[in-house]
Amino acid sequence: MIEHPPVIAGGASACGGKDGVRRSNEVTPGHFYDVEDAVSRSAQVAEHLATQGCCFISHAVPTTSCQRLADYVDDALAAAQKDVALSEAGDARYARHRSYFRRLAYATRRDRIEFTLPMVEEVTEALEGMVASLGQVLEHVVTRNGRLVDLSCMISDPDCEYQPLHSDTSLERVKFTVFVALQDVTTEMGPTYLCPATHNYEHHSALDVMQKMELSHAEMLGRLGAVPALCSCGDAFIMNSQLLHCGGGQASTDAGGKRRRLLYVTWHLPGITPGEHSLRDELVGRFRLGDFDGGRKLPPDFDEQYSDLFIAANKLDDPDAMLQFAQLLRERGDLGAVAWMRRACRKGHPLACMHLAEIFCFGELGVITDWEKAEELRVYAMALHERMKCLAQGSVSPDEPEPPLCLRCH
Ligand SMILES: O=C(O)CCC(=O)C(=O)O
Ligand SMILES: [Fe+2]
Repeated sequence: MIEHPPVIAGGASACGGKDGVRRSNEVTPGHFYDVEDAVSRSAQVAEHLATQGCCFISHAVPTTSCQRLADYVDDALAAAQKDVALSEAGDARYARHRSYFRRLAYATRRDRIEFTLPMVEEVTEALEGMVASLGQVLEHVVTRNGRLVDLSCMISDPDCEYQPLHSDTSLERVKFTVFVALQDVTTEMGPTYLCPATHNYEHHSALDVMQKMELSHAEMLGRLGAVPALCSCGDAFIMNSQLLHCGGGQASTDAGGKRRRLLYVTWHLPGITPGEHSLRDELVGRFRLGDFDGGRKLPPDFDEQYSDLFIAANKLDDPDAMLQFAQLLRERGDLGAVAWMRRACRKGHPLACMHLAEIFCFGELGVITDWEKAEELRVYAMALHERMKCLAQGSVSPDEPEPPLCLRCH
């Protein structure tokens, strides 16, 4: 383990790219592990992950595997883009697009591309390399039964804009993502900025306040102690999904911007199904951490109903499918039910609101009983229902806005 790593700049020294952030000399003490640490002292690395919400591991995946995968990604991405462009405009093209790419979170920006990966040889080679190095650390946090929920490549190109600071999940649930650099990542290539030890209520609230104050992105990065994940090819970092972080902005080509490819692999504990996945449909629900570690074979547990409903819900355009998946999760005591009910609720599904109200009422799935929240949801559900009735009777025009979504549910 090396303290103050050579390739990770210190906290508040976030700089470069389109972030326009100043460089400062302030350095946050950080830990940087190498692959031997991750194998021989996995409990200590996992402990660091628990307290800091992230950890960096150098040489986690052999460079040759990363280069092979980077070449594969470039070719497959070009082929996918061509395939989408050649398909019939409209719904067919959108469906084709969704079969390769995840919907962009910040669609209005010049954003990164999230390209889902098939389980081809180049991918399994990198995945097995990653699990050989980091599997024991991951086992501490998600067990060998930890489910694969993202297998994608995050791609950003010159002039890509920075992302706003965010966490990938709220504090009520968690998953763990491993990012592997498929080439070196410099400041100009818009590295990921991680804010260690911000996976808690205090820092999430602080970010809310800063956003309301409309502080600049640079100021927020500085205040939250952001660390740019500068990497050599094959370096990796593991991140708790509750941690505050963001993708950096890229400089233009003549200022050092270059394609950045990050392999992006997420695992979650069974019973905490995330509110989204970034997987090709044919991979959903099929893989666990223990399938890649070369250890004792896990008994098969593929669940077709779960996978089919997860795929349908993840298309994100059908509130009924979202509610159906949420109900299945609820029946099985899976906390993920809350995220999917909330999604259906945001899409204006009255029944989803009623179910969610019930969960808050009874304090189900480990959710703390909250009568106030339950009541807001019930009232909102009634308002949605009333609107649907009026629409059916023609006494309200479809152009009239929906009732405002209650803030708590939001
Ligand atoms: O581009 C990156 O480095 C991180 C992207 C990210 O955090 C996200 O899309 O949620
Ligand atoms: Fe993120």
